[in-house]
Amino acid sequence: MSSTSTPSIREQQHPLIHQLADTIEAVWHQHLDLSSYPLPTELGYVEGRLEGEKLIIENRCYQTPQFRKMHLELAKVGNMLDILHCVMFPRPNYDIPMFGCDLVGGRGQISAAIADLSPVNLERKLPDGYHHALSNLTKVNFSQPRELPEWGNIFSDFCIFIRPGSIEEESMFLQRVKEFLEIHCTQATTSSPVAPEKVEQIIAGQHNYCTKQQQNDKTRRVLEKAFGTDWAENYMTTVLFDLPQ
Ligand code: BLA
Repeated sequence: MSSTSTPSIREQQHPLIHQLADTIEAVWHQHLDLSSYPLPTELGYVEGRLEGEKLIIENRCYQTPQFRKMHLELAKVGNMLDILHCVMFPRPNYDIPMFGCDLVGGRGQISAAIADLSPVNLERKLPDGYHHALSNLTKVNFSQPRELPEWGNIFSDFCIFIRPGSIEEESMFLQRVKEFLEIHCTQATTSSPVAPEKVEQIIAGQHNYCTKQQQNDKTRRVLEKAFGTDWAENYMTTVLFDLPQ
């Protein structure tokens, strides 16, 4: 299994992306019993071209007893665009939220930093343990909050979507995502599977989450311009936001 010491494009990315990638993998290794998750080999490491610049995508994927797929993706377009994308897809027999995180930056500045634990049950409500733990975190304020797009109604009240205004805010974001992940791993590994009749509802909720994320035109446009329409559609629906079977 690849470890955090394997050479990675994170070495060449914005420091916040590098630090967050290391943090995500450290929390995963510390709290979870990871096995590898097979991605189609041709999609583990991908190179394309976008507006004359080289686009590189690097994927790492794991699974655990509670998570069907845990995906960390790092992408780099020349020196113009740095991306971190991370989603943890629970197995549908657990009523636990989807962890999602996206960092997008270029030329030394992160323009979008988003992280959430998004509920996918029928009531769109976080389990009590999650709600309690998240409510108990110290309140943080960011100077440049950003407005969610229309499809963003999948996110919880705890969602953070900002443009970090300083190094201090970058650290605050990093710390908050670490806290989200620690809460998530602790809650997930102590939660029990749901009754079989609830599984269909959870699948429907995950389905809705993925369908909404697939509507993110900003992600789609980057992928289309570098790899073409069909490749982008295939990548968004089979690697970034595939639906549980
Ligand atoms: C925004 N995502 C963006 C933007 C780009 C990408 C270029 C615009 C940045 C900005 O407005 O400042 C591009 N993101 C990518 C690409 C990949 C990627 C190419 O992950 C993958 C290779 N997106 C996610 C996840 C979430 C998410 C998991 O992948 C949230 C949990 C959210 N990204 C997200 C949101 C926006 C965004 C909400 C803002 C969209 C908007 O303003 O319309």
